[in-house]
Amino acid sequence: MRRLLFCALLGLSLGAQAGRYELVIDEGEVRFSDGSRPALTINGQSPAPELRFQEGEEVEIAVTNKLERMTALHWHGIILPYTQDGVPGISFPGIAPGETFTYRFTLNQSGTYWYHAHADFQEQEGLYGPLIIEPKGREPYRYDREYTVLLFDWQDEKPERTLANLKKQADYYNDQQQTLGDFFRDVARDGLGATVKDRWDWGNMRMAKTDIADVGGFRFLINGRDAEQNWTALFKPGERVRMRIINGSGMSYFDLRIPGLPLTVVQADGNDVQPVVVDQLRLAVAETYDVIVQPKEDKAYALVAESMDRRGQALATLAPRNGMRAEAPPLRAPRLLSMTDMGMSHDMAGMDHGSMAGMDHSQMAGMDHSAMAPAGNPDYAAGSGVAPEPVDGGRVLVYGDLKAMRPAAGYRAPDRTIEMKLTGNMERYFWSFDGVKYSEAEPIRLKYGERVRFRFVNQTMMNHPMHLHGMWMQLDKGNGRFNPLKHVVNVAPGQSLEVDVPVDAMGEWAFHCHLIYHMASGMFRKIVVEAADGSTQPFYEPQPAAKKESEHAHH
Ligand SMILES: [Cu+2]
Repeated sequence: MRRLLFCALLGLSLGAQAGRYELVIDEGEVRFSDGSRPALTINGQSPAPELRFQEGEEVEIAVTNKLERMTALHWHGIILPYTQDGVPGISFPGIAPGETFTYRFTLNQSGTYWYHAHADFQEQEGLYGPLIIEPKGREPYRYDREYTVLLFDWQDEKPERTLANLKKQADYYNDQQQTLGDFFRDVARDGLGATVKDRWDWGNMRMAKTDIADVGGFRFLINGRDAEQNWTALFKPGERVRMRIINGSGMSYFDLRIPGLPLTVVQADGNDVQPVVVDQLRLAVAETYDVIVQPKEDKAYALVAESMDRRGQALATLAPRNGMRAEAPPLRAPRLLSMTDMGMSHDMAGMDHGSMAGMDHSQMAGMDHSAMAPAGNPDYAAGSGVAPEPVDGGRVLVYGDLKAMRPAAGYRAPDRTIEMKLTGNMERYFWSFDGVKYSEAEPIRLKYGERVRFRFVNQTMMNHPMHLHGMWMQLDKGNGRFNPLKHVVNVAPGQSLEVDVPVDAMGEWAFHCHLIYHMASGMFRKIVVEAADGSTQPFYEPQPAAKKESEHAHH
C-alpha cells in the first residue's frame, strides 16, 4: 500500500490535507494455520490494508479492478456525496473489469470505521478492511497506544453456493438432530401450538439456539488470523490501550471480552460516547466499538470473541512480550431460549400458527434463541434486547448505556414516523421489509431537511443489523439529545426499535440488513432523498450546481 500525503494545495482551505490511496482488487489468497485458501484481496492482502485519514482531509482513493467481474468498495459509516458511496445500481454503475474508479470526498468526521465490497458476495470472499480517521481536536479520553481488532467469519465455501444451499433447504447448515424442516412439517400437520407443546415442556420450555442458526461453517478471525495464529497486541503493564473493534463479518455477531480486564467503551460506530465500563459487549454485524483497557500485570490476557451462536470463537492475545499466550477459556454453552424470553405467554400454546403475534410459522423459523431478551428487560444488551449470559456476574453493554459525548445539534421531535416490518420466509430463504423483497419494492422517499423516525418492528426470530448509508441514525433509547449516532442498529428478534434520521443528504442511498445473505435475498431498500419543495428532480450533487439539476430533470 502506498500512500501519498501532501499539504494543502493552492485554493484549498488552510490546513486541509489531501490523502490519496491506490487500491488494487485482485484474486489472491489468505493463509491460515492449516494452509492457504483462495480469496479476494486488496493490494495483495485480506483483510484489506488499514486506511488512515485526518478529519477534514480531502480524500482520493483510486480503486482498480483486476477481477473478471464488476466490483465496488463502500466506505462504511462515512458521510459523503452519494455518488462516492460505492453501491452499484444506486451510487454508480460499479467498477468494471480492468477499470479504475477514483472516489473523492471530504472527511467531516473522525473515529473507527471500515470499508468493504458492496458487490455480490465479495466482502465475504475477503474484501474488507479498517478505515480510521484521526480527529482534528483532542479526544476526550487518554490512551498510550492503540490497536485495530477486525473480526471476521471466513467461509471456505463459495458464498453463492451457500445461498443456493439455503434456498434449496433452509436448514442446510443445521448440524443438530432436531431440524428446522422437521419443525415445519410438524407445524404444518399439527399447528404451531401442538408442535410447541410437543417439543417443549411448558414448565421449562427450552431449546438450544443451535437448532436453527441459518449459516454455519465459519472460521472466526481477528485481523485475518485464526485462533492458532494468535494475533497479539503488545503492551507495557499499566499502559492504557485503545482497541478499535470492528465486526467485519458477513453473518456473525460476537460476544467479546478480555477475562480479567474491564472494558471502558468510549466510541460506538465512530462516535464518542460517555465512557461506560463493562465486562462484555456484543457486536452486531458491521458495528464498531472502541474500548480502552489497562492491563496492569506482566502477563498475557486472552481476547475472546465468541460467535453469538457459540459455534466457535475468535481468539487473540494481549501480552507484554511476543510469544506469550493466555489460556483461552472454553466456549461457553449456547444460551437457551424460553418462551417467556420471547415475550409470549403460555396461552400462545393454544393458538394456531397463523395468529402468533402476526407471524406465520415460516417467520418463526428464523428464530435466534441466543438472542432472546429476558422477559421484562427488552434492552438487555448491546444488540438491544440481546442477552448474553452474565459473565461472572459481570456487566454486559446495552444500547441504553450509549450516550453521545456531545448533545446532538437540532434535536427535536420527528416530523413523521415510518414503520418498517422486518420480515422473512425461512423456508424459501428470502428476507424482506413489510413482506416485499427489494426486487419488487418502490424506493422510500424522504424530503431533504425533514426529520424522520423509523420504527423497526422485527417480526422474525433473528437479529437484523440495520444499516443506513449516507445519514446518521440517532438510536432512541430514551437519552434524548444524547441519543447516540449509529450507522448500524441491531433489531432483536420479536422486538421493536426506533431511530431518528435527520435527512441531510440528497441523493440515493442504500438501506439494508447487513447480514450478507439477508441483504442478497431481499432485505434491502433504496432511499431517495428529494428536494424539500417536492420537485421532481430528486438527484443532484450536494454542492450547489444548477447545471447538474437540469441534467437530472428527466428523472
Ligand atoms: Cu437480516
